[in-house]
Amino acid sequence: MVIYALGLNQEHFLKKEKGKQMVKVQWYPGHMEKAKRGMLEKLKAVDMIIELRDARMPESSRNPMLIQMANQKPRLIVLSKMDQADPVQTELWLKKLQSENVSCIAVDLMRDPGCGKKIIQASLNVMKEKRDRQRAKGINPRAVRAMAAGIPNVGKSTMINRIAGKNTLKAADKPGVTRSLTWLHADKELDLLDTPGVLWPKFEDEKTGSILAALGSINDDILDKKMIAMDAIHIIQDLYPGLLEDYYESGEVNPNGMLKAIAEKRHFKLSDDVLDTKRAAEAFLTDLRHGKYGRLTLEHVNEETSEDM
Ligand SMILES: Nc1nc2c(ncn2[C@@H]2O[C@H](COP(=O)(O)OP(=O)(O)OP(=O)(O)O)[C@@H](O)[C@H]2O)c(=O)[nH]1
Ligand SMILES: [Mg+2]
Repeated sequence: MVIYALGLNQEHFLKKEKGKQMVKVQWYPGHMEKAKRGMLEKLKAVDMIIELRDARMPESSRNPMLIQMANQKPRLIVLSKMDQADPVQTELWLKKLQSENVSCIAVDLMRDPGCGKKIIQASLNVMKEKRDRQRAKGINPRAVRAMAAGIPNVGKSTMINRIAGKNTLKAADKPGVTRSLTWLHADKELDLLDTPGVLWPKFEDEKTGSILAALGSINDDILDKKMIAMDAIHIIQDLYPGLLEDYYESGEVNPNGMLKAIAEKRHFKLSDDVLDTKRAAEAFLTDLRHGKYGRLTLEHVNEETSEDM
């Protein structure tokens, strides 16, 4: 079995099309490059960056290009979707980030009515010194201007809507929803710039691509869903041994065997004796993204993580 079968560490990868022709596909499309340029232009008008990451993948959802762009700007990391992540791991990730002097909080943007206030407070804390200096000079500080940035589908627009208390911005459960940069006076003390989700042109390792694809931050119309599912199964079997086996009442099997067990259990068949593992893969990914297997974090803190958080 190939580990990380998806193979997303190149600038593009080859996908077998229906006509058995191999075509090159990019996951860093032109609109992301355009968004990056737009974000660079707006940086001057921004006091701080609110970097959203997905609590289920705090490392893979870290965009190194964004960190480079933001350079010396004060930064708050918001781990979104904490309601879907392993709570033990979320605590460990927060501790790790805090130990590296990065301000960070974890939020449930869907069900926690207090999350907007929490984010406003954390943003004001990041800007506290500067605003205190202004006050000491007799200047009444204006609202903090923050850029909400991060990879696709991590909850940037949802977060701004929550803080503003109204659904002004379009948000949906697929990557690439936001296509333009939009300022919103979300709170009397916080102006927020919504930005399109951006990835970066080359992943350092294949696992990153697999995790991003599994949790829905790469447009998977262009990907092989069976490969994504097998990689995700492999990761879950490693981090949560027995979980999928118990769920599907299967014996110990490899990821391909697990897809067969899922197809068997759910009666997905192409004919009487041929299982539909493609449909099983699609169902598995939908379930994983909706938290059906419980609260899972696909990368654990004690794994190797990069120094530049
Ligand atoms: N369970 C859960 N779902 C969330 C949370 N935050 C956002 N979502 C969901 O995640 C999906 C993506 O949210 P968006 O706000 O569109 O994400 P985005 O980062 O703006 O995405 P792009 O504009 O595509 O880059 C939506 O279906 C949201 O309802 C959260 O904290 N918990
Ligand atoms: Mg958006």
